[in-house]
Amino acid sequence: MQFEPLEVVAAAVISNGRLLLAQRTRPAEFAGMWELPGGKVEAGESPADAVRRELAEELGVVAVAGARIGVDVPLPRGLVLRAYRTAIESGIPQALDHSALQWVSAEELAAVDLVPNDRIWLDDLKAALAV
Ligand code: 523
Repeated sequence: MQFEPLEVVAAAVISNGRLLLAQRTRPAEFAGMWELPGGKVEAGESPADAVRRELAEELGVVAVAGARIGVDVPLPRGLVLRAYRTAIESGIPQALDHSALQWVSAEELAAVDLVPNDRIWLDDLKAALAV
C-alpha cells in the first residue's frame, strides 16, 4: 500500500520581482526567523485548499496555489513540507499570525534569516525571482 505523508504547505508568493516572507512567532527556536507562510493540510483538504485557507487565516487574502517549487522537505513525525507558487487574487497581506511581513528581492533574500527548512529552497526561490 502506498503511504502518502501528511503535508505541510508553504506559499511562494512573488509579485513585482519580490517574494513575500512572514516572521514566525513560535516555537521559541524559530521565533524571529522568516518563512514562506503556510501550515498543515487538514483532513479532507487538497494542498491547494490548505494554501487558500492558511493564507486567508494568516494573511487575510484570497490566494490560489499553482505549481510546486523546490524539493520535498521531510519533517519530523512523518510530515513533508512542500512549497507552491501562489498568486494573491484579492486583499493586501497582513501579519495576522506572524510578527511582521516583508517583500524581498532576489538579492535581499540571501541575507534574510530564513527558517532552516525554507533555506533549502533558496536557489529555487532566487531563480523564480529572477524570471
Ligand atoms: N514549516 C517550515 N516552513 C514553512 C512552514 C509553513 C512550516 O519549516 N514555511 C514547518 C514548521 C513546523 C511545521 O512545518 O514544523 C508546521 O508548520 P506550522 O506550525 O506553520 O503549521 P500549522 O500552523 O498548521 O501548525 P500549528 O501551529 O500547530 O497550528
